[in-house]
Order: sequence, then structure tokens, then C-alpha cells
Amino acid sequence: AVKADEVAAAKKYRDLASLRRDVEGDAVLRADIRGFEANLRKNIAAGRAGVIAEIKKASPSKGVLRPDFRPANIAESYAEGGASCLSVLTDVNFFQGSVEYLRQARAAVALPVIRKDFMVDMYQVYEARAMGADAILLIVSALDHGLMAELEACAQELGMDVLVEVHDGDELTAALKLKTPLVGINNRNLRTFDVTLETTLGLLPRIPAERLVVTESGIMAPGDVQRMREANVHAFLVGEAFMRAPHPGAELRR
Ligand code: IGP
Repeated sequence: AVKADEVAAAKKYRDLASLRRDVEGDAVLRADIRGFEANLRKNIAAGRAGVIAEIKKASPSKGVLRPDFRPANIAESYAEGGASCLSVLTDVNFFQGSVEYLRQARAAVALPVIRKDFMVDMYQVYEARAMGADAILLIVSALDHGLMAELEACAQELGMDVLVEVHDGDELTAALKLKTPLVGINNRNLRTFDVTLETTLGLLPRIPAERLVVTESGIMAPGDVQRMREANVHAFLVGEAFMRAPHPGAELRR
């Protein structure tokens, strides 16, 4: 019996190793990358806000945001509304997301897409590209620095852009050691769920001009966008306010 167990374990290990190789192969072979940072910068250079419009069915703090959830339709609405990029939640446990939602949304439009998930392993970076993602999110509070730098290097080798997310000054210091110019400031405290735009305004003076600041979470009304743009922040990641609207993309024109 022991022998049989060992054989089964060895087979499982071999299968996982070959799965990993398959996904890495799929990632490397995909030649359809869309410029995530480039699209943000293009809209901003044209004097518009660079909006990363998020597709998320539910959130841990608010529950289901949109019962009638059709990612392809939402993506089309965002594209028509003038979004620069899409963000699609693929996390199943907390956000009721799915890899399929990313595939469906990306297939429906020409916009670049970021895989919104908790990335903790190289495998997920390859998997992101294999499913079509053009960018990944790295959350500083969830990663030690060595791993974070490895995940960044892997993503960039695959041609993807990297959005590094911070919430306080120590995290910002770590983020600025990475190569990526895309620095996301999450206005939501992930422990208390408190949201304040002051988080972005407070960290802003410490960010060198060549980095592109993305203000994330709690952008609920046109006045919030205006306030940020007056502070020279022109890139936005918006989820809830769009997801609760009957026509998500129409909100971009408000
Ligand atoms: C969007 P909001 O408040 O507009 O729905 O927030 C986005 O910032 C939020 O979904 C988010 C997130 C994350 C989700 C920011 N960082 C990390 C999951 C994981």
C-alpha cells in the first residue's frame, strides 16, 4: 500500500509539473499584449482622465454589487464610455470573480486588462498572461520584497505592465524600489475598510514625477475626480460606483 501511495504521489507531482510547464508555455506563446500603461498615458496626454474601469461582481465589504453581472456587456459599456483600461477581479473567494470573466471581458473589447487578484506565486503571473491579462497587480502589504521583485521581473519579461499597490508610507518606500512606474494608492484600508481620499493626497508629495500615480477605491462622484485632478492625479481605478449604475460606461461621461 505504501508503494501504491508513493506511486500516486509521484504521478500527481509529475502532473503538476507538466501543468506548470503548459501554462508557462501558453503565457510565452501569446503574442497579443495590449499596452496598459501606454493607454493610460495616451488618454492623460490628451487631457482626459485615465480610467481603469473595474469589473467586479461583489466585494468583501459590500457583498454583491451587481446581481445581473455580464462581463462582456460591462466591458463594451466601459469601452464606449471612454475607459483607458479594464480591471477584472479573478479572485473567487472574496470577490466572486473568475478567470472566465477576464477572458469574456477582454474578448469583447480592444482595451488592455489588468488581472485583479492576490498574486503570491510565480505560477499566477504566467497564468495571468496565459488567460490574456496585459497587466498584473502586486499588493505590497501581501508580499515580501524579494518575491515581489521576482513577480515583477517575470511579468515584465512576459511583456505585462505591473501596478504596485500601497496604502501607507512604508509600503510606498518598498514600491519605489521596484522598476514599474505604475504606483497605485489604495484609499481603502484593507483591515478596517475605511476609505478616504486623503490617503492619496498624503502620499503624493513623496512620489517622483516619472511615476504614474493611480488613485484606487472610493471614487464615487465626479467631484472626487475633479479634486484629484486638481492635485495632479490623473489616473483612477473605479469599481463600485460603476458597478451599481444601470449603464456602467455612462458614468464615465458624467
Ligand atoms: C476599486 P471601489 O471603491 O471603486 O470599488 O474600488 C478598487 O480600487 C478595489 O476593488 C481594489 C481591490 C484591490 C480589490 C483596490 N485594490 C485589491 C481587490 C484587491
